[in-house]
Amino acid sequence: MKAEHAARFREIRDKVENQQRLTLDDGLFLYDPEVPLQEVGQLANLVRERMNGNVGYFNINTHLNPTNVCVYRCRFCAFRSDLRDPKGYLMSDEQILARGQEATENGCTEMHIVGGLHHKQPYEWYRGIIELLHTNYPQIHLKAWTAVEINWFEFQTKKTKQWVLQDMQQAGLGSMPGGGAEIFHPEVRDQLCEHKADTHQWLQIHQTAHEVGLRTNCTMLYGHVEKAYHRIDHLLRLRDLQDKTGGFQVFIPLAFHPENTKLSDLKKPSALMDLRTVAVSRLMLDNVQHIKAYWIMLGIETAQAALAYGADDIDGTVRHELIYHDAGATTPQSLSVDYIKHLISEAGRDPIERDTVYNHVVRDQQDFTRWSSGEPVGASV
Ligand code: V47
Repeated sequence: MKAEHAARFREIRDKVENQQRLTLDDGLFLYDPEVPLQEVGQLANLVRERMNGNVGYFNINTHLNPTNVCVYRCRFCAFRSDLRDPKGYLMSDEQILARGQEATENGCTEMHIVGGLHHKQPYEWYRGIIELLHTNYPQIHLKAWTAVEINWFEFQTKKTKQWVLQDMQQAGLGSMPGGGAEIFHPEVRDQLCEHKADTHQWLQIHQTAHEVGLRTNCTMLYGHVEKAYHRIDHLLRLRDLQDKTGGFQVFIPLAFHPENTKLSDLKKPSALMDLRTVAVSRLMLDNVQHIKAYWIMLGIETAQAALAYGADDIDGTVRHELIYHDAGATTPQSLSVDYIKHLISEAGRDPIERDTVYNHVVRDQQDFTRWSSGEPVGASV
């Protein structure tokens, strides 16, 4: 490292060691390619260890995307379909119930449900999916609908965010995933998805969700047209809301996959960029307990390495993932529990199965598919 960089890095190291908050300029410096990734990673690893100990979390989960038909045309999305495109699909109640049955038989604790905003399906159809699954499979936690979908439901019902969220809670919604955040800064957001819920709406919906007692996740889609400034700005907006509500449980940096999208001329971010983004996120988001290295999107090798760059969670065994696989992800559709545990152990962490809201999962010794939620996992924020 050049002498002036080394001095500046020492300042940041001192701040991190003394648990002081990093600034926008600190974040920009950490993204400077002249600052060695290993140094940034080591610092993030220190914070990970302080916040989460020597643990790597995972869960047993499945995805459900009830339709890919969507009124929006986000430029980064390979999953969506037009209404009349042969690629378009809409799942029936029978198909949805079959997914609940399959999830139960495989010991899944969580179903991650998101999809397109179908031109013709009313709010009641979306609500009905939650009710149907919750009534028939009450033990499965339903982590469903991004803020973009909640915003669409507001538009459909002409009701408030609070009403929609509470109505979904009554139907069986357990928490919300972090999708739809993309990049908050309007210089970028307007290029990617100018029509869908804007930054203000996204943040307001998560704030309201926290106020009605729902835990939520948060994400950032990086590696397309944005610059380091936009990424740090995004992290700071999340950090500000977290200061107010404390309702975010995990941050998931999402690497852009260009295949089959309107941005297919771009290259996907390198593993080095992925690791740096995990590390910088861990350092900037000092008030979010967990950082997830989503193996589906990072690839198994990078996700495993990310456990030494600030991440403490690797997501789940996963089934039926479409959003990344439609965009060219070459990762498998699913990992076995034994393999996920092996990946975490090999990275030097103790594998711990968690539920969606970060309680320990206690499995029946005789029948793996039977389980209950135990104590919250260790917390120090
Ligand atoms: O909002 C869409 C992103 C998100 C592409 O909360 C793409 O636990 C890369 O939010 N290349 C959906 N990214 C996925 C998501 C998520 C995933 C795993 C766990 C959780 C959680 C949330 O995926 C979208 C968008 O930001 N996305 N298309 C693409 N071509």
